[in-house]
Amino acid sequence: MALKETLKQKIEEHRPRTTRLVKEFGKVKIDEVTIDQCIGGARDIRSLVTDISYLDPQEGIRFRGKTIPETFAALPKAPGSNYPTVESFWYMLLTGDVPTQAQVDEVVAEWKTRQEVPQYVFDAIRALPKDSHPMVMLSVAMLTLQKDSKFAGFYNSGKFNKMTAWEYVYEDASDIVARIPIIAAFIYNLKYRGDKQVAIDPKLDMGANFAHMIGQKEEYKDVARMYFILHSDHESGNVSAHTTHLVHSALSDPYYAYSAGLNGLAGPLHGLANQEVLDWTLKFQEKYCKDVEPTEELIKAALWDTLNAGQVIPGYGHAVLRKTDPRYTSQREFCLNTPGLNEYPLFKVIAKIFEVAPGVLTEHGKTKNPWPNVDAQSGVIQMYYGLTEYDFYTVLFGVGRALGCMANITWDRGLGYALERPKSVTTAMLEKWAEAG
Ligand code: FCX
Repeated sequence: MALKETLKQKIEEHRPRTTRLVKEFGKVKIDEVTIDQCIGGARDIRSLVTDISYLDPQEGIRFRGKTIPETFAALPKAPGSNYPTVESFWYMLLTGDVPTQAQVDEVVAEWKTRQEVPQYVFDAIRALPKDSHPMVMLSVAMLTLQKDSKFAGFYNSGKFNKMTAWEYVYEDASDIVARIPIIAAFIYNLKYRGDKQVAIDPKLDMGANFAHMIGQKEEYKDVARMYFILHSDHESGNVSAHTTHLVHSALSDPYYAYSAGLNGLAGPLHGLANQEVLDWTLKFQEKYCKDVEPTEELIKAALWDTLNAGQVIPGYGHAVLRKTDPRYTSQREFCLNTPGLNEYPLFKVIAKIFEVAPGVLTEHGKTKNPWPNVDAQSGVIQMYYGLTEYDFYTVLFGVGRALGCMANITWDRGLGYALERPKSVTTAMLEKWAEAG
């Protein structure tokens, strides 16, 4: 059965569960809200639903119930590779099932029919100032594509119907995940390779084709596959996923929604942290260890310099996680198992920071989680393979994150989730409740 048909069956089977929960158990309490949560970014309040992924504070992410090693082990592998294709992962995110090789081949073929990017998108990117951040270019590209949204077309057709609306979200979502790596490659080539554009290779899967289009070597194909899968989803409350969900809840189409999600991803406390990590580490290397190995003392001094200047240590801490991020561990293992990369001086610095930073952050005493997150380890791999333009790293994150955000809003519409509209209160109200205890 084709992916869309399987998804249709899954959504129809799932709907009665959601309806029953609302109708029969709608008033069952699952949380309560305190004043510090209200002022402190709604941290930990259970108020979103998704079955695409779940983030346990101790264990880290599970995609459709599978840990990262289980995900990589379960999915069919790309030809000649130890890593699965992004397309097979997309199938699993959407349906919860591990696809057969034939089902993967179907998705790869389907994406080929969707990945041609209209010329007006490239024209719009070219019209931006050349020194625009690449995330601006990616976000603008999403908005440019909006005029051809199939969901918006359906809404405006006069035949809009809540039961089938998800099918049009699926169409836009599939177009977005198929096209976003092509757009990202265009931005990379425009900004950093003298506008040397490379045509799509129709024989390659998504990750491999991205590597091909940015002029990368063979080994980078697995880096791209691994990177996009690891960055795809982190349950629903993070800024990029939540923003995409929120904007789409107004029935704004997937292009509006993901452009907004990308704008959130571009913040230094979220996806831009991968760029910040490289910037911090390279400046540290330049200042402290031009000709010497990074010692514990040197790293401690640099970390304290940053903390004493009132700045955060990029790549460390997390709003939910309370242990080392398994996305960090997975990429660290990739580094340790890759000859050459495991001896790369920058990797040695990153590894040394991992030994020192949790102790320094614990002594500093502010962060609830002194352990590294995904962004602490992703840039060093890119640098090793020659993708040294680190202001591009959040675009790579954005290509991966599209998978999770698009799978989520397809299901949002499938299950008819409501317009999101939490209630605000005033400071005077909080003070009154505070006094009343
Ligand atoms: N360095 C220094 N201080 C830190 C810190 C860090 N890495 N992480 C948290 N803190 C501080 C906070 O700034 C806060 O200080 P304040 O009380 O003066 O405001 C205090 O510790 C408590 O914060 P905490 O509850 O632990 O963390 P939050 O949930 O508020 O924020 C992030 C979580 C991720 C934003 C925070 O840890 C941070 O700023 N980390 C550095 C940036 C980063 O790596 N972001 C990427 C995260 C993620 F993986 C992603 O989205 O990509």
